[in-house]
Amino acid sequence: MYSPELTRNILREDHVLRPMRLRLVYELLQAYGVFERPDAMVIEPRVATEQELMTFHGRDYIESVQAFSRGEDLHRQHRYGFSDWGDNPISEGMYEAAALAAGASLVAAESVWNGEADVVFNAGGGYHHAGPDFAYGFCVFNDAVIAILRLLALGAERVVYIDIDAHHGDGVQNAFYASNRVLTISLHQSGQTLFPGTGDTTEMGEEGGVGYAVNLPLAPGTHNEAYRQVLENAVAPLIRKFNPDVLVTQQGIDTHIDDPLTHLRLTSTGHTSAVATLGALSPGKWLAMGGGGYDLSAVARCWAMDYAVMAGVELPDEIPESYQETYGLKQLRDDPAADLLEADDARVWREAEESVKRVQELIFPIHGLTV
Ligand code: OKP
Ligand code: ZN
Repeated sequence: MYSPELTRNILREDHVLRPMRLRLVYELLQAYGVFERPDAMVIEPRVATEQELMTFHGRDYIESVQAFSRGEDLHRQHRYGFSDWGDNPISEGMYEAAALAAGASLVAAESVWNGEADVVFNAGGGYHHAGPDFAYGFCVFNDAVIAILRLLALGAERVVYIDIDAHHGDGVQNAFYASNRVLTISLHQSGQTLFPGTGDTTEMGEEGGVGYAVNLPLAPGTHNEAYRQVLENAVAPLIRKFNPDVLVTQQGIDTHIDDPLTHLRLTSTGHTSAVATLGALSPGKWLAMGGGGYDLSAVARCWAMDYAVMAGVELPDEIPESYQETYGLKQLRDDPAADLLEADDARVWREAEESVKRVQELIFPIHGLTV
């Protein structure tokens, strides 16, 4: 999914979440020539309608975001999670920009469901914290929830949502907490050490959805190898057993070692192999979304590599000259030496193994899985 419109700010222009990063990803892929392939296409997003936003959000919230977006009624902003000083500062045009991100995920979901594409990547989506009536954690409209609701409405019986952003995917988890049709899985830096504070292994769903919310909190410093083992030992068996009709991924790249907001230590190798592992579990319908990611070099390079994984192409490590000249990035992959940093941190292994063990004990039996 891409259009230059997607790079317009949702939040105030000085915000750390910079939609302009999407242009960096797009132009890097363009420089590599990937969109010229016969099996590739660039799909234009459209703005989600109020009706579509209302599948998850309240009318009053939507109308308030419209007003704030025009600079009106600002005295009411605090009750909806907006403020000048906090995580969600209003910007002019916020409504259209956020509704476009949601529309992009809707178009992506439709393209995947109707078989127009095996996989669609909306890097400008994955706003996993937004609630029905409030903005939260840089997120205004929860495009992930809205897209999953569309997939269900189109006939999907089972959807898996796997969130590898460094922050817990609370908004999506909560939306489907009582459902056994949407299996939500989140790997994240533990709530004891990072926003939003939730995502303990004991959060596992309610009512008919018990066992269909899965959380794998990780210690600060978590590196490629521990991350890989969590995916392999806890996530992959669950997805295989659940047998989803469609795979939905949130691929926040704030897990990267250079990210300024978090303390995980993945490199491009760790992130892309995680995405490859998930992609291998796709039933042939895969809706991929972006998410957090606050180091622009890591965002541009890792999401370009994610696209390459999805498209099944190999990109040479040397970044095309035109792009090097414009953006100063020379190599696609991180220096392999970075992969080894603090790879022996005992706490990292202890907490990763603990999360896996608890999911195997608490969740696996509900799905008839044994270790
Ligand atoms: C969004 B995403 C304390 C600071 C919290 C919010 C971080 C939102 C991350 N108020 N900052 O999941 O990358
Ligand atoms: Zn995040």
